[in-house]
Parts: sequence; C-alpha cells; structure tokens
Amino acid sequence: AFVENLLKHPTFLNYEYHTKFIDETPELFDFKVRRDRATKVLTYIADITVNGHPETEGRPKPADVRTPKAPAKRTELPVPGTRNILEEFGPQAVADWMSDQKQLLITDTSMRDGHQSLLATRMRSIDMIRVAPSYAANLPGLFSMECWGGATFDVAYRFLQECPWQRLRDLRKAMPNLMTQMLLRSSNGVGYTNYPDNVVQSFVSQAATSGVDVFRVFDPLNWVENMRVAMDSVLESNKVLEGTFCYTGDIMDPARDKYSLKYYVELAKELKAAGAHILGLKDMAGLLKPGAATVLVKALKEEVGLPIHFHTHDTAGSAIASILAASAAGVDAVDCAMDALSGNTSQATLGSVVEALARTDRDTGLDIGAIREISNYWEAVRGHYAAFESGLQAPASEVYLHEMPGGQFTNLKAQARSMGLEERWHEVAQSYADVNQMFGDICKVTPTSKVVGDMALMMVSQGLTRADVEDPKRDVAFPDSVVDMMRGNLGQPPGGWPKAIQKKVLRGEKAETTRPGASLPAVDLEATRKEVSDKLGGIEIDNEDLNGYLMYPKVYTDYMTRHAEYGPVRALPTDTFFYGMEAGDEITAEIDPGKTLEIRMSAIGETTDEGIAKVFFELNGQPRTIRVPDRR
Ligand code: BTN
Ligand code: 3PY
Ligand code: ZN
Repeated sequence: AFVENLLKHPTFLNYEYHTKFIDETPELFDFKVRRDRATKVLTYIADITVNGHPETEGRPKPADVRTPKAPAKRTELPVPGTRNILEEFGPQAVADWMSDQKQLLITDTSMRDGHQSLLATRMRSIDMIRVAPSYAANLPGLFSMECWGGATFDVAYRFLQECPWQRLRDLRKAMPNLMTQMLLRSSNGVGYTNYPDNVVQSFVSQAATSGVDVFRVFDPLNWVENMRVAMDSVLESNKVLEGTFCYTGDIMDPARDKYSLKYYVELAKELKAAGAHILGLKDMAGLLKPGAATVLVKALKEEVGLPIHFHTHDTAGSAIASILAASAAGVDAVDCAMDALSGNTSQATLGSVVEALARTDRDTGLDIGAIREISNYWEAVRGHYAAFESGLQAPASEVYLHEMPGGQFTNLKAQARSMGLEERWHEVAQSYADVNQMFGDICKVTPTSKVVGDMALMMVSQGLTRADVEDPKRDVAFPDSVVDMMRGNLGQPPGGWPKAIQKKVLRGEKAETTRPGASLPAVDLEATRKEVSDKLGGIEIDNEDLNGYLMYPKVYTDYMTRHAEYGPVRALPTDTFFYGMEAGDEITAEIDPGKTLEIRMSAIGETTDEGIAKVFFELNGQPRTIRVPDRR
C-alpha cells in the first residue's frame, strides 16, 4: 500500500533520503515507512545506548532531571503582537511604531544567543518549540524572539542532527503574533567566510520565506560596503532591516580613538543611508559601560534618528547597568535572555530588567508572572544540557582586557581545554588582547574573533610573544585563518591592515582591498542543485536544502547521510538523544503531528563475537530487536 501511495503521489521522490517530503507528507504513512522511520530512530537510540554520544562523553551528567513542562496559556490565541504590525503595515511601520513607544521594548534571546553563549549552541529544537506557544500567548508584548542565525544554523546540522529550516518554520508557526529575529553576518551569511553575492541573496530570500521577520545584519569589521548585498536583500524581501554596527574599544578612553563616538555616529549614518529601518547596536563582548551607553545612545538618537536596538552581554556582570543607562538615554529596544538562560557570557536577565523598570516611565508592560513561569521551564531544560555548560563561575572584568565576544568565550575555553591549555586560560586571554593590538585593534566578532582566537591559541601553545611574531627574522607558521584575513578575504578594517604584520603573514603575496564579493563568481544555483541531488542519490533538493548546502556543503551532506540512517531524531527527548535509554525506560516521540511512537527499551543483549550488540525494544507494544555495532 505504501509503494502505491508513493508512486501515485504527485511529488514522488526517493523517500529513503529526503527529509521534508517524508516528514511533511503524512498521507504516505499508513504503514510501512512509518515503521521504517521508527526503525531508524530505534537504531539511533540503540547506537547511543550502546556506544554513548560522542559529544557528552566525559562531560558532566544532567543533574536536574525534571521534565520541562511548558506553562499553560493565560489567554486564548490570537493575541496581537509586533508581527501583526509587520504583516499589515510593513517594516517601516514597525520602526515608526517602535519610535512612538514609551515603554522599553525587549527581545528575548533565549533561543539563539542565550544558549549559544552558555551551552555551546547545543539547544535542540524540541525544547524551543514546546515553549513557543507559551511565549505567543503569555508574552505578546515582546518586541521579537531572536531564535535563528548566528551559530545555530550549522550547529543544528552538524551536532544536533536536525534541519535548521524546519526549526524556523516550526517556531514561526507556533508564534504567529511575535516577530522572529535572526543574526546575519552580512557577506559571511551564517558561515565563517565571504560568499558570492548571489549566495547571500538566495540565503536571505529563503530565510524570509521560511519565517524570519527581523534581520540583524552586521559586518565583523563594520565595513558598510560589505553589508550592502545582504541589506538590500532584506529590503527586497520586505522584512525588517536592523542595520547594525559592532561596538568595540571604549568611547570614553581617549587612547582608543580609533573607535570614537564620532566613528560610531558616522557608521550609524551610513547604515541609515543604506536603508536600515532600525539601528542595531551590537555590543557582542559586553564592553559598553553604563556611562558610555548614556553618551552613545544620546548622540545616536540626536544625530541619526533611527530607533535603536541595543544588544549586550553580561560577561562583566554589568549588562543591566548599561541597559538601564541606555534606557534612560532613550534606547528603544534591548536584548535580554530569560532568567534561567541569562547572566555571565549571555544576555542580561530579562525578569530583572522588567522589575527594574516596573512603575517607571519606561515600564515594559510585560507580565512578570509569565516571565517567571517561562524561566522555570528553561531552568528545567538547561538541566539536561549539563554536558555543555562552560563551568564559568562568575562574571569578570577581565573582558575589558581580552574583549572576547560572549558567543566565543566558552568556545575558545573549550578549544583551549582540548589543547591542554585550560590551566593557562589567563595567558590565552592576554595573548588574545596582544593579537588584537598586533592586528591593528580590530572589531572582534564572528568570524574575525575566531581568527584572533586561532592566533592566540597558537602563540600560547608555542610559547610565542607578540614581539617574537613580529620579529622579521623569525619564521612563524601563521594559522590559515590569519593568512586568509590578511589577504583581505574578510574585508577591510578602518584604516586597513597594519602593513608590517600583513607583509610577514603574506610572505610577499599581494593583498586585496576590494570587497571579496565583487570578485567571487556567482554560483550556478540550478547546476548546484543537480550536483547535490546526484551526490545524495537523486533526491529532490528544495530551496532550503540548496541554501543549507551553499553555506556548508560538507556539513549539509553529512547531515543528510546520517538522516538517511537515523531518521527524525529531532523528535526524541533531549536525554534520549544525548544518553540513549536504560532498560525499563519508556519515552514517546512525535515523528509527525499526531503520529507518536511509544518506545520502551527492555534490555541490552550480549555483544556477539562479530561485535554486534542487540538492543531489545517494544515499539507501540510490539517487540523489536535492533542490532548495532558495539564500538566501546
Ligand atoms: C555528532 O555527529 O556528533 C552528532 C550526531 C550524532 C551522530 C551519531 S552518534 C551515534 C552514531 N555514531 C556515530 O559515530 N555517529 C552517529
Ligand atoms: C555570531 O555571529 O554567531 C555571534 O553571536 C556574534 O556575536
Ligand atoms: Zn551576542
């Protein structure tokens, strides 16, 4: 019966490989494929149960085993929110509405920067989608939900074995009244290097189609020239363009005059001229001190006139102070993370900002009871990701020395650990600061922050000082990422790259000073679609797949290959995904809306001489035996 259904289906495809066709064409699954997909999911569980998950091995186990339960809706949907303004009146109306508001508007970053900065970006879609309806019903006054982009895109494919586009579509559907927001690295898309212009255009257009409403667009070197393609694409999609500059240095310190108040005001004017509806002030490391926030926000409000959206990190423990200063100076919106996912390298604590402003002229109007309930949900979720906690004990003013972005800090620390440099972390921090000065004092944010981090780790591990590296007589093997950046492949910093170090890194090779996208040949999208399809056995590649591949060819095809073997593992509870099951455990997994697998693991058998382990399950009450290689 299944084959008949499949053959009759107008969009017949190779079902073994294709994710969305299978996941979204429930009429096919009266019997056989459902069992096939169930077998795949059981195979995944069996494999993890026998062999463990490579990512949680040797890491702390979950301490809090509460099952996260989403808060009940306080009212029936639909409750109008900012998305209704966008849908009815367009992006400029959103910006105008913002400027007219008295209350401080808040973006919730829990589903993007919150877990990117605290849990190595490892939060799974299921934990987000479950609570999304509670946000829509109980906090309709939020400005937006930052839930996509940045590092979440590749981590979903690479480590979570799930499709980032599907996450976006599901969240969009679950929060129809709230604007979704993404972080877009301009010409770097959601990757680490500049892409051809038509790849950036195609990606933005697909993100808008799949559900992004607000695009925060930044360039890691604040090179507006290199932001135009991405910005124009957002405007063409008729979505909200948050043209963003990255804050570094200290406008109050005359010695850091490269990044002066005047520099930022000029940048903001350039972004406005380029069509930004909203001005994004991206303080990725949490360096904007309260006094500087007052001065900067006042100047931007007076001289630029766009509504301002302020993003900062609590790495130094002072984010709320800067937010309150910015609020008093007239900032329009700020980013916060829900309490249980806030603080340290993440955003300021949402509930505390709401309380601080309650009964003042900038009262946010958000329901503190609803906030506490949602935070309790996140607290339970976070407990299941103990393996990905950084172990950071406290905020630290050391961030003003190294200036690492919050999203990088814990990653670099993990990288240092894996290189055996964990005890020498403070040397890495100092080295990071030295590299920054050696590179001309640059803005450090993905991907430039990664380049500075690569160089700093290399220097500490090889015992090199800045003077050693700069010594023309000393041969240094620079990391590839450093060579690439000095060639001009990430663009130009204000004033260009320092000549002496650039010359040494490039060993006489000539550097580019033009926009990389101007010389990267356009990708033939249809030829690429065919090429990916051929690689994956002839399946249909839709536009989401194609854009995933264009950003990350290998990460995407590896994901598809694993998907063919393991099926829709996104439906598994997080504990099962990372730790498998114990004999006697029972779980449910909803692999399609309303189609639920009931899975009980009864026992693990002996491993055969050939190294095959048997795992015994009951699937919807029927016994099933799964054989997996024992790699222990
Ligand atoms: C990852 O690649 O780390 C995340 C995806 C999970 C891959 C699974 S884990 C069980 C099986 N064994 C492997 O080596 N990969 C798959
Ligand atoms: C990212 O690009 O992922 C960031 O979070 C930069 O701050
Ligand atoms: Zn951030």
